[in-house]
Amino acid sequence: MGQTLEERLGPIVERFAIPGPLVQAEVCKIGHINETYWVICYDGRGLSRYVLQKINRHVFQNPPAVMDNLERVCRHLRNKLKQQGESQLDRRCLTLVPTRTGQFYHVDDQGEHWRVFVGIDGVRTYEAVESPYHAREVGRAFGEFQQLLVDLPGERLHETIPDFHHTRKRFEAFVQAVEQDPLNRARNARAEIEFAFRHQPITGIILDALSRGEIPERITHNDTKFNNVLMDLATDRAVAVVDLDTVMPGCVLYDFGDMVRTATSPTLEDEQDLSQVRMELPLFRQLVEGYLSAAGSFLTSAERNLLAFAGKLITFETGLRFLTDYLLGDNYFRIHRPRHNLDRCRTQFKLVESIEQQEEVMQQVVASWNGHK
Ligand code: GN1
Ligand code: MG
Repeated sequence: MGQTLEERLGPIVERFAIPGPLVQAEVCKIGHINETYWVICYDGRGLSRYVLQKINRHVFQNPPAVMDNLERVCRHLRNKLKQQGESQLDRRCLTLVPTRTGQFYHVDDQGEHWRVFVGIDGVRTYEAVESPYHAREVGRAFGEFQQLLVDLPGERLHETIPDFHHTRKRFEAFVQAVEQDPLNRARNARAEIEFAFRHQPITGIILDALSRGEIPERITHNDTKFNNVLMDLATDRAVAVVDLDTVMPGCVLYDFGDMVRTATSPTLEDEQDLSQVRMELPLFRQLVEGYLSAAGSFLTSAERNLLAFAGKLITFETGLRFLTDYLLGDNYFRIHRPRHNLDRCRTQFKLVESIEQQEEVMQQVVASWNGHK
């Protein structure tokens, strides 16, 4: 009873190869899935910062597979950056701290999987973009990330969450949730449910192009929210990409789509004043510029043609996932207030509408990118 956070986390941190004890711990509230803590340890000479995480077992059913991918991806990124002459390697990619027995995760007596990363100094994250420059940096960061992983050696990565962006299956899950309506919540979400049904036709477009072989499978991040980019405190440049649990075989369009979702409206994901939520073209232009400056070298024309559409699709898919979770009782995304997932859904659907109104000009922006800027 009455255990402090430090007392609770200390024995876990001790399992990792950190020379000294945990001194201070703080809950990190960013992210809807894993439990994350910022911890400060005495490392024998001074204080060092680390990030301690407990993997959400309900969401990631095979944590060792997640860790296997993570370790391979981090090692490859580090090697590539080193080859490119990067001087600040420890800032540009995540570094896992091994346990005292040489593994990259620790399983506690409850069967929970824990891992520790070295803290990266002088960075911060944002929950919403504050300038076109931010949008450009998000695009560049994830474009470079994809580009660095193009030649990851070895076997195909594990699918840590199968069918993660299978929008058709996401839609089926939504329909089931509406039919079951276990908590009688559908009546609070009539307009959103109707909006979702009206958009069913878009759910298969990328899936069909993938299955016809028109779009290649690549290694992708799959969770390219702006808040998954660490930004330099001094220069505001993107430093590193985090949240690598869903890095797996996928489609670059989904990555770009989630960047459109999180970096082209200057609002929070759960903004309740919907009049503020809109896709802003200057942000989109910069996002495209940043992304294609890195990914333009390897994307096929079929992929490019669907970039603008992907923004609509992934914003819709994410709204649909929030709505499904709301209907089923908020078991997946962590919520901080009642109806939080419904609010999040409304914000996404408002953004979908705004994208729809500007889809043609977005398409032109992508088509006119010439790589000379
Ligand atoms: C989750 O873990 P976090 O909060 O960065 C989710 C993403 C959603 C996002 C919506 C594994 O990301 O797919 O797009 O919330 N991650 C998982 O904010 O489901
Ligand atoms: Mg995250």
